[in-house]
Amino acid sequence: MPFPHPVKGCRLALASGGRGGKLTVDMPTNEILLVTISVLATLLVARWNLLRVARRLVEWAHKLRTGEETQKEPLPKTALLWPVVQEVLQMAANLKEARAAAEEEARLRLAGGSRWTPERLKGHVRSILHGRSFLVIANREPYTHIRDGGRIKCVTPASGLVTAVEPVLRACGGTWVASASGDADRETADEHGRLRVPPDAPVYTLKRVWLTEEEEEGYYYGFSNEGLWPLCHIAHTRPVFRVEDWKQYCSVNGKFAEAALQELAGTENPFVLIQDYHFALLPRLIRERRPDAKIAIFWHIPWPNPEAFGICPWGRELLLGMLGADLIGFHIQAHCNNFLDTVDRLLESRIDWEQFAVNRAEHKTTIKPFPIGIAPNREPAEGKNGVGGPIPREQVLNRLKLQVKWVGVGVDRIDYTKGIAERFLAIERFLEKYPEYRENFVFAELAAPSRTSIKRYHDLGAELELEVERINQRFQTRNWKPILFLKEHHNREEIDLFYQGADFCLITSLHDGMNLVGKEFVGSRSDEHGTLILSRFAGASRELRDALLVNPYDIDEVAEAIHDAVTMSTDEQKARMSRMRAVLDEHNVYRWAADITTELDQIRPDS
Ligand code: ADQ
Repeated sequence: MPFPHPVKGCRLALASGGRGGKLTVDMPTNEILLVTISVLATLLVARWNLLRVARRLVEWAHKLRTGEETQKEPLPKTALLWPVVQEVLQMAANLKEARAAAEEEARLRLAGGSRWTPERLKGHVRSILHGRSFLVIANREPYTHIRDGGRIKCVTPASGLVTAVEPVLRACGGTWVASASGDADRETADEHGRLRVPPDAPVYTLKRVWLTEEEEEGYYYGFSNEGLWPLCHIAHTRPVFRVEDWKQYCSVNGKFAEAALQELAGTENPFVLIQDYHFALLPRLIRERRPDAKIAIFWHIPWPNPEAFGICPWGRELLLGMLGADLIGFHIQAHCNNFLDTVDRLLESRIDWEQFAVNRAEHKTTIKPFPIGIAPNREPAEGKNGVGGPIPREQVLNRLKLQVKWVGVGVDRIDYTKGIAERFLAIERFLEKYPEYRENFVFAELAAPSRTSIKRYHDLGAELELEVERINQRFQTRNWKPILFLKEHHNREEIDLFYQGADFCLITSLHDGMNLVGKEFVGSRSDEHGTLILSRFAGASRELRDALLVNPYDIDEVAEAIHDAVTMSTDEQKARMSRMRAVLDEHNVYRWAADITTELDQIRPDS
């Protein structure tokens, strides 16, 4: 039957006969020839294009393999082969990384160095684990998925904890259990909340746990941050203990225990590394169900003395929970001593003061300091653009739009433990005592809002703004004010730029487990200039003895330290800075992770 509307010059017909019908096409010969030629031409062009790109890919890969320059002739971004090109680029990036690591290893071996690198840590952890699983539990997740316009963005939070623990997971391919925190977290994970990370080259599993608003309110903001945080920091902010918060804390610890146990199913003698004060009950909850597990908890904040800790209505429960671990780590020995004193006072147990261990109910827990560090050789901001090395100071100040001779910097979460108000008072005193610095000096405070749904934190932000306003009004002139209060979360490059442009970094924590900011400042000063002024109540003061150590409550002392910093000779700055940089290099974050895993490995099972 002919088609109702046949195309001009072309007749299509189905030969009668139902099922066995045949389609026939009648077309003038010259048109058939034309169609054939254009099809052939298209095929030839496509083939030529494909061959050209394939040849470029082969040449490019060859250059990469033999170590020749590949940057000058980037790969073509052909739409057809774009997925292949992307894969090749990723492989190239991995190869470059591996090459750099191997070169660094070789360099260190030749230099007889003992420095810890990601590669060394990787080998070390593998040799310890012998294929056993490694599980990390932390409130903070290493990768958050957030919506950004129409896209989903993957963000790594700026966190010392993430920097420290991620290399271990990258090395042994375990699992990280954490609270989900991004608005696109659910759709980027599977139905069990799991996803493989890092997104560009997956090697371990991130397991997300979802908390309800009430759970987050009670467990995170309530018990953890209004109760335990002020309890452990001697900063004269009264802890708040509410029974509802405690119930949520218990229930969320239970929820994480279930998630961890699910991940441990089918494994033998796994290593479990729990992070921080959010999970004091977790070691015991896991031990009860998995006595074969080796469990460590690292407490990133200070531990107070027994009198201070004694006011917590659930102090015994917290201690019993923590003592489910084989190993409890703090940043410094003083916090270990306080912990042992507290156990001695509140629980029936046998303390072994020689080995720093608690023996209780036939289980032994070792208590040890593991001072956390930063990743070494952080790239200076300029390095990212391929130039490398420190940027000249004038250039840094130009970029920061600072037209003064002396610059100081502070970098903090807005937290009452960081002594930010005391810092501003010290700057006021300095300008009072040394008026010659007016108009020639700026202090930039990079302050990230933090835990703002807690009233004390919300109020603190406003109080600090008023204080800055008062001091600025007192001294400011037409084109100058002494304090820049930059109240936002800054990216790494911006922070590095301030570190590099500053004559001094001022850390006035009223109490701090370690404080990574001082270490970051020293780590970023490859020019060996600049002075660190550091509170003696920060754990970092035990290692960074070449900082100017101050009591932040003594405003005059801090003001004098600022004066010492801006008048310090270049030679002295260099001598102090190079000694501090050597300490940082030796005690970097990879060593921290290696020390904890080694210690956990050496712990014998309970007899
Ligand atoms: P924090 O009290 O959060 O951590 P701190 O050591 O001071 O710790 O580190 C803060 C981090 O946040 C630094 O990496 C810093 O660069 C970054 N940061 C601060 N202000 C910022 C801003 N405005 N914008 C962007 N980033 C900013 C807890 C303990 C510490 C301990 C660490 C690690 O309280 O004592 O050192 O854990 O164990």
